[in-house]
Amino acid sequence: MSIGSNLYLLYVQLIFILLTFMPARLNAQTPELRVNLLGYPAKGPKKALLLDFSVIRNRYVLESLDGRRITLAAVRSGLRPWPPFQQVFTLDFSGVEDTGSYRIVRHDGLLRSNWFRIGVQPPVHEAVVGFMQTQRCGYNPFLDKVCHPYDGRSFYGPMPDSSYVDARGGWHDAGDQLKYLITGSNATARMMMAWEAFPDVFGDEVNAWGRPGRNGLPDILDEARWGLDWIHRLHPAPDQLIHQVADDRDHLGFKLPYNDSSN
Ligand SMILES: [Ca+2]
Repeated sequence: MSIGSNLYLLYVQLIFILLTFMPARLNAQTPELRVNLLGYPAKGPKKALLLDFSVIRNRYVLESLDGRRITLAAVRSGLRPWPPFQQVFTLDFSGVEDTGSYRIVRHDGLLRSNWFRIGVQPPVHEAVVGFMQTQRCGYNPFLDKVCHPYDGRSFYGPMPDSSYVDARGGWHDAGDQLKYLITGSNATARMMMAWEAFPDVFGDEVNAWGRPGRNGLPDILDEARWGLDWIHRLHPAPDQLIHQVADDRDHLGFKLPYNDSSN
């Protein structure tokens, strides 16, 4: 597998994150055209999604910046409905390999996708590493703040409930601020594997704390080590393995990590 196609998988993962947390537009009768805003590799598969409310009655074209137009077929995707949309179609333009800027347009011109590029992709693998930095718990380099310094107290373990264990560090799982050993381990492993596969593409712009300043280590390994150190803390003895830090009380509304009132 080439460097380009593997980096493309990183792009796809980022897009999945973006789409997962992107709320559907509340205007319930407007179809949506969704494309990969990070672009498509020239030789790779290229699909857009059309989210609609009924059977297709319109034609769609792929329009280049210099005015070329290619008619696209909207095909039922087989994907389950994505409320409020009842129908999901795919528009495949994998055969288009000319580098350039494009968008998808409904024939009446009233529905258009964002412009996107084919054959040109930004180095977003660094952005993925940067996202992990923003999720750091303990010392957060993005906010330059310390959060959750008292993690944590144990339950259901070999020691008495409410015993102190050092579970500082790791990453907040998502919009909430729980921390999970399984997802944290998965993220750590993926970063190590990404570096192992492509040791030359990752930069060194931050130190071990994730703050500006080179430390001679690729930033993706700084981030992987942040995860490894936390994983070791969660396995303090042969008969102790902590798999989750925090619980549903962490869903106490929206707040920055250092303002978290759950204990
Ligand atoms: Ca570094």
